[in-house]
Amino acid sequence: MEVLYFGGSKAQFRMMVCKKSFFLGTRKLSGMTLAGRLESRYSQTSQQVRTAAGSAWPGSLPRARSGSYWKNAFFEKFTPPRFFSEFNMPPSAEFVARPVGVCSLFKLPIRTSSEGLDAAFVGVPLDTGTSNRPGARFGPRHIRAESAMVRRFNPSTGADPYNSLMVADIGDVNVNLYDLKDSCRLIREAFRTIVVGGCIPLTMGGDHTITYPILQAIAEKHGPVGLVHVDAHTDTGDKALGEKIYHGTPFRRCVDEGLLDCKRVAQIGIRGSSYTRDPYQYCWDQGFRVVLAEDCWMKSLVPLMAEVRKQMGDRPVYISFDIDGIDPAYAPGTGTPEIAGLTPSQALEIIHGCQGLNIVGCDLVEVAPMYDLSGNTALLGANLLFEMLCVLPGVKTT
Ligand SMILES: [Mn+2]
Repeated sequence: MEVLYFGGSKAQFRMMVCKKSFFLGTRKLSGMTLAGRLESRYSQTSQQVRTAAGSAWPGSLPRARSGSYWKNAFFEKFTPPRFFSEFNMPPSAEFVARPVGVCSLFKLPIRTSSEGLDAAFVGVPLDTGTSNRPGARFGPRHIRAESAMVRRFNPSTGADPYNSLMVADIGDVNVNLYDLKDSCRLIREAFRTIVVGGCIPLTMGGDHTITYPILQAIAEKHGPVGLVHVDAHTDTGDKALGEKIYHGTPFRRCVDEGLLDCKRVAQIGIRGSSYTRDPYQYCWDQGFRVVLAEDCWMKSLVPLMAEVRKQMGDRPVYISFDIDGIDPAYAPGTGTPEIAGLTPSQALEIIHGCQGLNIVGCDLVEVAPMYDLSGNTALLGANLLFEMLCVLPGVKTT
């Protein structure tokens, strides 16, 4: 500073004095630093503000923005405290450019554990259980990238998730790409840790194999759960190529281990060719409700969901959403597509219809981004995860 003071021009000196009084003035005004005031205004931690800005705060931000900081500080001073939140709040694109920041789901802060969280987004980048096209290991990354378009509030349902729950992206479960059974162990152990303290996991797959070890962990805590399962396939096969674990068998394995409350299972969007005349017999025998896609065509699913809510009652429910439940015209980025599926608006009706249920976990699986260069499948997946967040217990609606 002294070097600049003596060696610099008068203009530089004036600038330094100005800068100093700028910061001193801010402190005097509020008793907090400028960054502190902004954190409060947008309910972000200082780390989050820096992450969101992608750089040190505030020196590297464009000068033109500094006026709006003062404006924000002014508005904050005269804004009633009820507008502030103590929760994690994704930054608004009004203030932080969408492509800025380390990529996380919905631009939420990234945490290394679920401690202190009501709900956590977690990725499971596994696709070694796929039977056809691989690629779902890249699902979490692409869903995160496309999720930058998803905002904070749900005007359709009135849900205000980030002012209701403490939410973060807790990264990915490490998987063993060379050993599917070991991956299942790693997933089970990771989800035990997530659910033990009461945090609700919202999982980005990964192929549908992952739901089996997730439900092992969930059922350890909650007992057998109800299941709202959206999929083109029932995923209740017994074996393929002699193997009992792959993405066609997770719900058979869950039944084997008593993880499901079978009278409270609804499978929606089921369709496609089969190897037998009665491909759904196993599901019916267990007491599952199987809703074929053709029974959903050209219909609102609001009445169906009223029945599903009745079926689920008030005991714990898990939502497992395979993106291939949606028609491949909307979601081509998946490994085992089937024609004539559900529409995105029907998907919204299904998830909205889960509001009020005792949801203890959700997943969105089978996004394989490389089969959809538009990114729309991942974008749809991101939006469906937001909708699931919006129906979790404790989310306020206005
Ligand atoms: Mn599936």
